[in-house]
Amino acid sequence: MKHRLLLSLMTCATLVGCALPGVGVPSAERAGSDVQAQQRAIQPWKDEVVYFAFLDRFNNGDRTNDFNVDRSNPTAYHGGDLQGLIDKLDYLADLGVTTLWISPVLDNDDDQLEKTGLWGYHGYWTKDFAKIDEHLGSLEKAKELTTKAHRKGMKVLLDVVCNQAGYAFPKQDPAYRGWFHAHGDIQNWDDPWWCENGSLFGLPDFAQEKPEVAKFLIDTYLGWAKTLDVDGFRIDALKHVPKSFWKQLNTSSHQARGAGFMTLGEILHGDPNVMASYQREGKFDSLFDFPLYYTLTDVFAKGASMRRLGDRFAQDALYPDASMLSPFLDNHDVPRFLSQAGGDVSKLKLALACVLTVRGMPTLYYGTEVALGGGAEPDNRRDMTFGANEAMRRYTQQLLTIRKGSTALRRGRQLEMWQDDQVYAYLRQAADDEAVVALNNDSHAQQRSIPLRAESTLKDGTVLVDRLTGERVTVSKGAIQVSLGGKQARIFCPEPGRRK
Ligand SMILES: [Ca+2]
Ligand SMILES: [Ca+2]
Ligand SMILES: [Ca+2]
Repeated sequence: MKHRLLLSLMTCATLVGCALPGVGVPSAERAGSDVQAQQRAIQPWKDEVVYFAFLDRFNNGDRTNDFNVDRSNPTAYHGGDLQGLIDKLDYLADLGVTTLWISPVLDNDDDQLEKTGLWGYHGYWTKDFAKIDEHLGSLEKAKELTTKAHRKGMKVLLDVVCNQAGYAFPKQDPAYRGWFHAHGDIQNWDDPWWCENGSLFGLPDFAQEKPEVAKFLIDTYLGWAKTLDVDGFRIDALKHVPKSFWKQLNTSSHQARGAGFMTLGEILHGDPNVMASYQREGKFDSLFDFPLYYTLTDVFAKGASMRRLGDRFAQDALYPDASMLSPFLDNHDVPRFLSQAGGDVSKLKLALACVLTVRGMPTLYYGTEVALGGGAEPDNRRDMTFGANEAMRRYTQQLLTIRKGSTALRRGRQLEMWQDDQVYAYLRQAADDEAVVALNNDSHAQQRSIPLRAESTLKDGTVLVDRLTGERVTVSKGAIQVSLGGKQARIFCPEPGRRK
């Protein structure tokens, strides 16, 4: 109870300093129009496909910064760097991804932790918020990355870590007196107060309720956004920081960098109600779709009923805007999908077809395109192996090409067409374009007669082409006859010029 009161006082105190434009307009009306304007401004992000390049593990482009490197140790630095990513921009553009999320680039702890033997290779233990980490490269190299990515038409998201500093941060310095919570490690992970005010594994936990701390964090990252000219933030560890701070950060980001600047938050939570509260109150443009992630794993990796997909998408109405979520199959905090699927690439291919055709702005984890495996951390952060699976890379590229060529798949609303235990199908419908996706999660072939939605404008006689195989079906009596091989996806788009 004491904790709850304290938290609400903190929230009020933090909001006082958060000035909003539009003085003289009734506040509820102003807030509503602000939200709508913001939602309009970020719509183009639905065209993006995010690729998470985990810098230390992606590509080593500069051997001169390889200190403390031990590639045989999965928790040590492996030597990947900004130059390595720059060297692979053509590879990524050719693959078809459009936005890079780069793991944190600020100066991290250099030494091995005595207690655990772990290293700060991942970038989430910031030692100096004013410097680029010397393992990754220089300030000039970081600027070069965004400049060259932009030249290739790609956007860049900076990974923003506001919950904690690194173990080596000089927190004893009198300049930082009172900047960190002093409650020790999180005692109860089910208690929001503890999640926000306790430390993560002994890491110094910023007290964002102090205005000077909030100002430092916001000024720091807005400064980097300007210096590096990034297009948005990927924001770490939402549930460990009060929503009032996130609202400040996100509002300030849009004011400083424009309404089209993306704020994509990570809250590792399976409940859409909790997710929605962060999107709504924390003012995030987008969130990684963790609830859908759990469903995709259960259904495609572990063989649960496809009806679970229907149940999950039925919860979309809980969000302020589910179409701005970022669906994904895995990331650096969870086991890789392929490992969850027992190494079965046909399951990965089906799941990938789903994640790249459902609503939202999808995120791919590096290595998915070459069927990289890996269990729980740190095994899920293996070194990238370019060329390891050319068939998988071509398939990924094909899916991304199909997505790029279809307004419906990128921006259309999603309407369920069919669900049973084996097969799930949906319509993606934009103002002037439609696509039909059908997925068979069974290992045996399936046939279904799938009625079109009443909302569909596809008339009898319209020829639809499965963009994965080139096979055609014709709409007849308001339905399509769909044959699906085991673990097969079909992505039907109207044949150009043949639409009735
Ligand atoms: Ca290196
Ligand atoms: Ca360092
Ligand atoms: Ca915290």
